[in-house]
Amino acid sequence: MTDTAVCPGETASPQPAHPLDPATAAEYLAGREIMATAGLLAVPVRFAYYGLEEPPKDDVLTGQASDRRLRAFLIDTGTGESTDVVVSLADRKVVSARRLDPRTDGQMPILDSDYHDVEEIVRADPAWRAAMARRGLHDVSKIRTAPITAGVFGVADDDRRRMVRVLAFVQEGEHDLAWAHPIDGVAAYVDLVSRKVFKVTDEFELPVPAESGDYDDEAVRGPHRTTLRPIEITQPEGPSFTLDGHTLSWQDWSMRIGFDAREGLTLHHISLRGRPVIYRASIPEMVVPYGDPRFRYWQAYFDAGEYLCGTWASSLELGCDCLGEIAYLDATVTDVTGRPKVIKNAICVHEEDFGILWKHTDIFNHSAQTRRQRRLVVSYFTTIGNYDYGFYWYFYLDGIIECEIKATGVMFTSAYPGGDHPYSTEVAPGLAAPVHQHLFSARLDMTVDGLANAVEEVDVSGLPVGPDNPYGNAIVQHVTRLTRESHSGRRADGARGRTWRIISTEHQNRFGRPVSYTLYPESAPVLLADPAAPLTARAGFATNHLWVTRYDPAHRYSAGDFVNQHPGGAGLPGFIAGDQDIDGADIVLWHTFGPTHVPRPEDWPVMPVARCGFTLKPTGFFDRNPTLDVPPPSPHCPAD
Ligand SMILES: [Cu+2]
Repeated sequence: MTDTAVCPGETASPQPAHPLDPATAAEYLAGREIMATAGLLAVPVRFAYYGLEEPPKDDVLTGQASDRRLRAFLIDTGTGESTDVVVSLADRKVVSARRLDPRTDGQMPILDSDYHDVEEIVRADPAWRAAMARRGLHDVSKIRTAPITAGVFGVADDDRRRMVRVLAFVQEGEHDLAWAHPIDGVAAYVDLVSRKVFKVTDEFELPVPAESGDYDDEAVRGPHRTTLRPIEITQPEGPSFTLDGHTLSWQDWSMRIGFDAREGLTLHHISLRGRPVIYRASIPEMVVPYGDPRFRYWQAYFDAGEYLCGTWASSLELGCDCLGEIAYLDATVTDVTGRPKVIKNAICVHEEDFGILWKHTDIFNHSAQTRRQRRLVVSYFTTIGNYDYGFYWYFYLDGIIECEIKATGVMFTSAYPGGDHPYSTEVAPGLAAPVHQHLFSARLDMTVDGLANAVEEVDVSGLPVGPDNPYGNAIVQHVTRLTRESHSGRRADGARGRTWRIISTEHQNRFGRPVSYTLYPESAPVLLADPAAPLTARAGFATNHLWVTRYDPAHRYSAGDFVNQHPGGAGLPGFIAGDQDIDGADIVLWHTFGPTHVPRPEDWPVMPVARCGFTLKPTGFFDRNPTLDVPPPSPHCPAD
C-alpha cells in the first residue's frame, strides 16, 4: 500500500520567484509524488524532515540555479530504516536515496507523532507503573511524559535502538502546570521502533513538589495589576519597509526571507546600499545541556537537529506578540506524511524606534542636533517542549546587524533534594531547576563586498612602561589573521576585548584599508561538559566561540546532518579537518553564543525573557558615519 493521496489541482505547477524562496505547498506535494512513484513511501514510512535543498551558492550567484530540489529524511517507523532522499522537481526524479547506518550516521529527528505516542507507551508499561505506584502515584492518567532525545553513551543496549528517555510529571487537573510537579529519580527508556519501554531506571525517591505553578490561575498569580496605561504604536503613513514576496527592503538594506522546518528563519542576500554583506544567515543548531550528573546525566537537547525548530513555530498575533505596523509571512512546513501544513503569521517583519542614533550639543558652534535610531526587525518564535525561543534579527540605520535570541517559557524541573545541591536552584518549595546552558550556533556565510573575505582576530591591550611608553598609558590593537581552517577554532576573551573582523581582500575604503564588518561576541562560557564527556564529541561546535570554514554546500549544520543519537564527530570541528586556506576565500563563520543559565526563583513559574546574541558592525565599510542624511525626527526638534 502506498500512502500518497493527492487532491486534484494540488500539484499545480509551483512557480517560486527565486531559487532561495521556501518550498511551496505544491512543491512539497510534487516531491512527495516523485518519492511515492519511486516506491519510497510505503506505509509506515514517515517524513522526519522535508525541506528545500538549496542550490549551491555559485549556481545562485551566476543565475544557473534552474532546478528546484527537495530533501526528505524518511523513516520506516516499523523497522527504523532511515533514508536521506533528494528529489529534482524539474526532472521529476529521485536524485539520491542514501540508506543510513544508525550506528555511524545517527538517527532521524524525533517525529511529531513520537511525542504523542510515547505517553501511551510509557503509561502501559508494568515496570514503570510499579515505579509510580511505589511513589503513591496510582492514577497514571494524571502523569504526563516528556520524551528526551537519548544521546549516545556507549551503552550497547541503548545505542543500537532508536529511542528516547522519558521523564514524568504530575498534572493534577487539565489546567495544572505539570512542570511544577516532577517525579524525580525515575526514567523510562522507550524503543521507538518496537514501541515498548525496554528499561526503567529508578535511582531515588523524592516527594513530588506540590505547589501549583499554574500562572493562569488567579489564586497563584494574584489579581492583574491595573496601573499599566496603553502604549500605542502608530505609523500613520505606514512602515518604511516594503515586502515583495520574500524580498524585503528597508532604507539602505535589502534581503530575502526564507524559512525551513529545521533551521526556522533564514536570511539571504543581505546587502547594504547594493553592497553584499551576508549571503546567508541562520541559526542551524543549538544545544541545551543540563548539568545534573545523577540518573539524568543524558539530558541535553539539540533543538534544531533533533526536534526541528521551524516545525514548532508559533502563529504570531498583532497586539500580543508584535506591536505596530506588522507584515507577516506564513511558513509552510509538512506533517509526518509529507503533506504541507501552513503556519499562519510565522514570521514577523516590523520597524521599531530605537532611541538615540546620534546627538551632540557643540560648545563652540552651538549646533544642537539629535537623530533617532530605527531598526528593521525580522523574527519568529518557536516552542520546543517547555522552552520558547524568539529568534530576532535587527538591521539598523547605521549598518549594524544584531541577532538576539529571547529565551522564555518554563524551565525544566526536578525535585530539590535539600542541603547543598550544586547542580540546581530551588525555585519553589521542594522544586528545583537544574543549571544548564543554551548554546546557539549561528552560521554566517559572509560576503563582505564580494566572496573574497578573510578574518582577523583583534585584541586590545595596554603596553608596559618602556622607552616608547614612558608613562604606561599606551593602548594598542593586536591583529592576527586567521589564515587556515585549523587555526580558526577560537574563544572570545572579554579581558582583551576580542572581536573578529571579516575583511574584504579585494575592496578598500578611502584610507586604502580593507572594508570590513566586525563580529562582537558576548564572551559567555562555551560548552562546560568535560572534554571527555560523550556530549562533547556530539556538540563539538560548542567548544569554541568561532570557527571559520571555506564554503562547502555540504556544510550546513553545526553538529552534522543527523544529530539524534549520532555517536559524535560530525559537523564542526570535523569541517575544518581538511585545513583549507581561508584567507581571501569564500568563507563561512560559525559563531557559538548563549547563556549558562543558573536558574533564579524569579525565573519560575514562567521565565521573563533572557536575551543573548551577537553584533556585526560595519568597520571601515563606510568612509564616515553613514547616517548624516537622517533628518531630524520631528518639526519641533532643532533643525540645521
Ligand atoms: Cu535556561
